[in-house]
Amino acid sequence: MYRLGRLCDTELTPCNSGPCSFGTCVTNGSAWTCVCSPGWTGVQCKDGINECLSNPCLNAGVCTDGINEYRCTCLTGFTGTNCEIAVNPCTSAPCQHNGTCINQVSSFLCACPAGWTGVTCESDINECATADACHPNATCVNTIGSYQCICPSWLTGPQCYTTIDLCASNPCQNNGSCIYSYGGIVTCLCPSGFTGTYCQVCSF
Ligand SMILES: [Ca+2]
Repeated sequence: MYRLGRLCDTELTPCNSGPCSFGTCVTNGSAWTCVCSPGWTGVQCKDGINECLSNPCLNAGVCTDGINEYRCTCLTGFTGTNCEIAVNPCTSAPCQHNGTCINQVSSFLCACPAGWTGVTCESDINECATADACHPNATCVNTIGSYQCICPSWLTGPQCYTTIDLCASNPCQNNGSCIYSYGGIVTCLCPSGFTGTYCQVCSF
């Protein structure tokens, strides 16, 4: 056994030359071996391990090698250490007015309820711009998120497409027959001796 130093107090070992760059030197008789620190390899632990070699980044994420680590740069729509988590774009509830969000992986679609349109269902539809939203004799009033049809007296129904049968109230007088009504106008078939829209005029 050789010793070094002025007082010969340092043992001479094969490790004295410091052969291990990033590791611990271990003597083995007259030889040495290096036990490398994490992230390093090679006989003298000089070589950094490329942690990207195992392709740890999923979903086309880009790997950047570090010392005993790696970093994944994920494509839009993915997150997590290894880009393994698909971001659900619907999590942020982007659809307004009770629209239904449909996950398109890196984007979303909104299925809008009646009365709304736009990418996020943000816009009111002007239903009155559609020709048949209300009966042509009705008045269409656009409202935010809906619309209203204001019917004339002889029409009914939500869009005023139902004709009220004015004959039902027996408007023809003096035994006249109500044969037809449309547009608020009643047509009476009058017995002889009577005339007028409602057979109300005596012609004798
Ligand atoms: Ca509207």
